[in-house]
Amino acid sequence: MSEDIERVLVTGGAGFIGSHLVDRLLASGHQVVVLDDFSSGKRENIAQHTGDARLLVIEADVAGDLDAALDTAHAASPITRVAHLAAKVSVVASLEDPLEDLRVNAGGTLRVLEWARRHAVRKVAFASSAAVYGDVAEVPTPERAPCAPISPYGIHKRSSERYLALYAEVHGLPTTSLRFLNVFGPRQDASSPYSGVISIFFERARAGLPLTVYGDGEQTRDFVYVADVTDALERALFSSPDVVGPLNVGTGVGTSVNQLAAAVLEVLGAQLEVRHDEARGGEIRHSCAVVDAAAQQLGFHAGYELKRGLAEMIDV
Ligand code: UD2
Repeated sequence: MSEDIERVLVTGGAGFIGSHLVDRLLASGHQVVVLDDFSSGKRENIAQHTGDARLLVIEADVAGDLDAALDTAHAASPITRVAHLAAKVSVVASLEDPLEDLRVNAGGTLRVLEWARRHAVRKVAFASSAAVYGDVAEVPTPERAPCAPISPYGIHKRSSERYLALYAEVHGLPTTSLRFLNVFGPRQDASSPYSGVISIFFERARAGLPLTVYGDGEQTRDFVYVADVTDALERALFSSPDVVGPLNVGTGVGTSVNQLAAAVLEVLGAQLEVRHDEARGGEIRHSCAVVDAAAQQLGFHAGYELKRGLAEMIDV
């Protein structure tokens, strides 16, 4: 990609996806400002860049008072683009504490947009989620499908998308929302029962433990590798102002949890039991994206099919 060297703010830059984006932007030659409160982000995710003068790390809550720290950074060298990834990432936590999800996920987005508007940022790219769709009838799902989120998390991702569109329309601030499907890759947290299924399967298989499939395992997901997601984010950051989205970021391929379990064992060369447990309540049966819009508007195509992504995870 040919793009000028710029200074990019990555909120949530120490998180799973954010830290991969930081790697990518630095590799492309850009300067990067990470804003992270390290509540779920980890210092070790960006420790490989310690000593790189092109990286500035600001420890702050995205829903707190950002202005002073960002203004100082901006005065030293202008921040021209923003990838807004900082968020509470748990759907389950959002059901338990919807006000906190509102504060961080909707409130944080608004604070970032306000700052970006005042500083004439050239593009804000936002990490939304397929959670905005809820239980849709149409699978694979195009962006024009009705949004009926079934969690506060999904509601606040949806309202954030609307705020981005509003700021583009009313304030002329260029924005792009991306709707991520099920993202997987190195650095994904495997520590909670609600962590991404691939991170859990990987950790268990590596420890020689049986895999647990919830329900009949015929539920499907669109698993997209984190390197593809950061590719889409970089394209969105440098896309033209008329690319507002929301745009699905997935592979367009549905994989069942049974197929996934077999693929993880095959890639790791492990022979372990696959157990079935009770199905999770309130779960979507099938999830898969129509990916044509991101292809047309960003030139984005997921390059990693599932087993290639899994194979890359082994070396990390
Ligand atoms: C994803 C997102 C979530 C939200 C939601 C919206 C992730 C990690 N989560 O939840 O944030 O956006 O989509 O719809 O991307 N499973 C097993 N065994 C396990 C763990 C999971 O069988 O040990 C199953 C689980 O029941 C589900 C599938 O694997 O059918 C995927 O689970 P997940 O938690 O990775 O992601 P999902 O789609 O429920």
